[in-house]
Amino acid sequence: MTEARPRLRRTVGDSLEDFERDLISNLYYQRGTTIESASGPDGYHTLAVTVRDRLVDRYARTAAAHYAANPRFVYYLSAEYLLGRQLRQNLLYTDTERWVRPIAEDLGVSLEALEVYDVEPGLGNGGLGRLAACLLDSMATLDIPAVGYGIRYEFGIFKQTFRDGQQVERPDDWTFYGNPWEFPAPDDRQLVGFYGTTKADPKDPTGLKKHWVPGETVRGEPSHMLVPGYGTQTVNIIRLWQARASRESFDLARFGVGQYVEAVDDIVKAENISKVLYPDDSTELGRELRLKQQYFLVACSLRDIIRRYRLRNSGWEGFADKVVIQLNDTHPVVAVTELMRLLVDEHGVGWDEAWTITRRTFNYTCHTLLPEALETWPVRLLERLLPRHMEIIYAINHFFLEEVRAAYPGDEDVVRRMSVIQEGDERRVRMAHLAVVGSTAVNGVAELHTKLLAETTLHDFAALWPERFHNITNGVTPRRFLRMANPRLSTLITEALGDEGWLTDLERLHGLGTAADDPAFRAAWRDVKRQNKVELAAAVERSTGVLADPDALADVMIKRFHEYKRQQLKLLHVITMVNRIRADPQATYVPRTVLFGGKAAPGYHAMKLLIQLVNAVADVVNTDPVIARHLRVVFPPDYNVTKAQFVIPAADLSEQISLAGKEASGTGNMKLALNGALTIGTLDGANIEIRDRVGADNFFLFGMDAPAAAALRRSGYSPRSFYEADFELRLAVDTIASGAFAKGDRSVFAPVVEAMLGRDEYMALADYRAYVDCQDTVADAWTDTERWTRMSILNTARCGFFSSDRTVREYCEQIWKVDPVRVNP
Ligand code: F58
Repeated sequence: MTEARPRLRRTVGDSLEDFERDLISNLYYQRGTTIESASGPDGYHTLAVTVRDRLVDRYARTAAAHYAANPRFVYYLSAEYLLGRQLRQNLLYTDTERWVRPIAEDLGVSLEALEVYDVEPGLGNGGLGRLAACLLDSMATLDIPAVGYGIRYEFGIFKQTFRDGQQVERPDDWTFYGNPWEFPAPDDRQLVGFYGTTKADPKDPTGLKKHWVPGETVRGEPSHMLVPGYGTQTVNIIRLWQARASRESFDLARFGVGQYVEAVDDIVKAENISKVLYPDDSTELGRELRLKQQYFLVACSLRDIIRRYRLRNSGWEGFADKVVIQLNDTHPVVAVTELMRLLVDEHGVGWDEAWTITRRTFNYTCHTLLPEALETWPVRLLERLLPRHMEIIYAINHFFLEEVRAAYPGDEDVVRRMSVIQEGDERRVRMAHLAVVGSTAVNGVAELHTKLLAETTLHDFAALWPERFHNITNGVTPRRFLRMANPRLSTLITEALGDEGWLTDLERLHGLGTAADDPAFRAAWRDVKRQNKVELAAAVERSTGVLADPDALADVMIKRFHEYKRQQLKLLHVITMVNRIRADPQATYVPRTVLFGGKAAPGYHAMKLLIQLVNAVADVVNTDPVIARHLRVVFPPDYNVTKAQFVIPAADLSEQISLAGKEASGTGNMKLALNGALTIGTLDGANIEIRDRVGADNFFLFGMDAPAAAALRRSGYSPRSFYEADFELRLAVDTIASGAFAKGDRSVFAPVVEAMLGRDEYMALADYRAYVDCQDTVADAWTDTERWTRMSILNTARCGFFSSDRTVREYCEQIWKVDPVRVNP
């Protein structure tokens, strides 16, 4: 096929003069204002649109190249994306910052001043959503034809504020001032059904084909954002669906008799589907609206995928050759049943052929090991909300269990364990089982995680189908988390390596290894870290009122608040430092600033109380003149991608202290190490792989490994025995219990103490001694500045593996089997 020459009229030039002309024109014609009377938001929107237009041209050429090549596409289905701010990224990816700076200066505004209007779309909770964004960035950078599908939540992850130290949630009305990065595409809207009944097809002898008559329909309206690759012409998209009432839901009968408000009821109900992101991290709540969101995403996206497939292809035999769908955790797993329904019921494909196509199309990434985070949905809810899908699940399960029985004759126990339906008082559908049954490949996100999945959570499946299981260790994009977040370090690295090639070939950071032995380079490295810390200290002072010493060791724990991540363990260490200083104020201590960042799910009372305790400890520490000389505790509210980009470059010590066997991978650990922070961590998730690469000498390891933790639990773990055996631990816990952080009121934090001494579900007390001793080793190491700097440089130098470009390459080779399509300039 000859490449279709896109009939494009390029409207953007590529000189400074063109850019300036477009800026002024956009200000005038798009915002309807002039330089003299433009406000801050006018300036921001104008700049955003002008930069965006440079990407539109690339996007049009990408679409044309994809159309011509008719390649196999990756479709990434994810309920969450944490894209981060767009302006800086797109300035970098279009190489226009060099123009914007002088133009802005001429006009008397700064880029930094405009950037405050660049709102980050918080369409995710944490690691899983940010991973999706890193993978999309790397797919575009590697010229992989891909589309990300998601939900355009009207309200993203809540904004966290503190009132009297307690977390208070506020809605995130992120589109209030408009979103200049987004293109509505109303022509591609889709209709989605819910509820209703199913009817047998009298002409179908197998009984497997049916007809679903939904009781309610909702419209899905797409818009897309551009996902540019770095150093390439490819611009992919992320397509986000927003729910709107379909015409049918406007109740004309009621409207006619004057019941206007009642008539609008169904509209409100329909639009609620994409109203808000569920702010839950790692624990599921079985809410009907959540399931509706999931099916809404899946139904819209699959119809869109089929529409795109049919632009260049026909027939179903070739579908799985052109379409590969990656399921980001179980949230989009009803897609397996929806594709079956579309093929069998709507397109007349026979069940067996449809099943072959479906299984070839899907792959599933698991992001957890916590049993309570594995999604299940009540059968009764599915029967009501998606009656046809429930029938399809039964049929899939029926054929699947036949296979299990054939493999394990007479073993009804394995059948019960593997069934997609969990029996019990309330029968439930196990979404992870459905995902594995309906996929070609299943992957964990770090070596240990994949191993534990195969040994525990998905053991029976790994035994039956070992070839389906893969490990693809997570990665992070070096563009956002090194180049954009840490421009100073990036410049230093580029100087040392000779060019910017490391940005797309991160293993080239190895070249810094020799520079670690050069005292001048080490001094320059320290200088960058110090400047980053000065800047962070100023920002933290603005948001918390607490001034931190930029020469103190910056010890950071940034992640969602969850018991398994063990912020409580970090806090016990902080309190131990407080107690030591109080006991001996004259001794010398390594000065530290401990920075916490992270949100707790609004319903997660234990962790919200821990947040309150962190803030209370911070208050005591920072206002006590003796303690504050050695230690500060800061907790800037509302940790998000934007704040991560400020904190990470300034960190000296990265806290990765989850109970071994609980953190699937972690990605903050990678971002921090890449920016030269040293890790104090357990043998959990990707920590293990980081340590393997940076070297045991450059990593502070402590605590039980996963087998030791499992053994301790089996032997009957008693936190109290650890408490009683360790004086400093007892003192730390007793300090909390005494009311010292609640103005003498012993009741306020009593539940924290009870949780520690009662269950201590994640065995923080068992790891306390090893942790505190390891922190003493950290403090010792810090006093040897040259050695510390060397370790820091080696961390950066040896973390090239953790680029999400490598992650995407592995997905391509092992799972997706897709090839890049180059886009001509
Ligand atoms: C995270 N999961 C893992 N889930 O905890 C982390 O170890 C891993 O590095 C990361 O995924 C990427 O693989 C995670 O972020 C969620 O946020 C879900 C949101 C929806 C409800 C269930 C948890």
